[in-house]
Amino acid sequence: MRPLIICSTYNERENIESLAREILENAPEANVLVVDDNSPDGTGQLVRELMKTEPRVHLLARPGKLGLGTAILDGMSWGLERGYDPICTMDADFSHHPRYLPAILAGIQSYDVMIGSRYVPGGGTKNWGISRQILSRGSNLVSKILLGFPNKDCTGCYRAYRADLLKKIPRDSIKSTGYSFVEEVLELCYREKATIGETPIIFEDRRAGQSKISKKEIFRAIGTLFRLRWQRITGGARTKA
Ligand SMILES: Nc1nc2c(ncn2[C@@H]2O[C@H](COP(=O)(O)OP(=O)(O)OP(=O)(O)O)[C@@H](O)[C@H]2O)c(=O)[nH]1
Ligand SMILES: [Mg+2]
Repeated sequence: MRPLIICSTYNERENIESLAREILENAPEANVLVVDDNSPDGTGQLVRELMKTEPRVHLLARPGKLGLGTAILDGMSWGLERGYDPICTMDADFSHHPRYLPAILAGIQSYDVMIGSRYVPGGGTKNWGISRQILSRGSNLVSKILLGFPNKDCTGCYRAYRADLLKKIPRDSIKSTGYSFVEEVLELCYREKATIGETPIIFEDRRAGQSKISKKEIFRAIGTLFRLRWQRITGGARTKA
């Protein structure tokens, strides 16, 4: 195994250094790729400093805020070109704690996709208000009804993917640039008949900094689910029009 852990960042200066260190403590065999969108708070510069003393940390610097989905896609291509396997993704705000990486990396030996899951026994969320719980459970339910995914957590980004699966799926057909990328990539894996495993995580509120998710993104994500369902029915749109 030569795991790559992709952390997409936009203004995560307060989190990124301690996060990278904790990732490497929990998964010493891994490398970390930070995909930063020219964060105004200097996240990228801080990563450059860290790289001087930690060769397992890398930076993919993009010119501006281009969205979480395209950040992950660019990170995946970066990792595949360099022979990393598996490719993992996680948020860079400690909502996805590195303590779960050993279980995720162990699981990917048996599955094509391994998900850090809030909705299997032992998993959960901490300090979430009722509206956030309803929103998250609701979008998972809609994913299940429309797309029939076999796993319980379809909307979280804490995942590992086998490199050969990522090479096989048509990543350039993905239209979501933002958060709904998470469901769209899962749909491509599902269509490829990938096996999907889950291991419990407790999702905690971000440790520092501000959320970047907007209401628009949430509605866009629900729209994406309907688009994917439509593509299933019509059997099409595997490649960009
Ligand atoms: N490179 C890049 N990263 C992004 C972008 N938008 C969000 N991110 C990162 O994606 C991860 C998830 O974003 P968050 O703002 O934490 O969204 P969230 O987890 O749904 O919301 P909170 O629970 O409030 O934190 C974080 O590590 C962000 O820094 C983007 O446009 N580009
Ligand atoms: Mg977050």
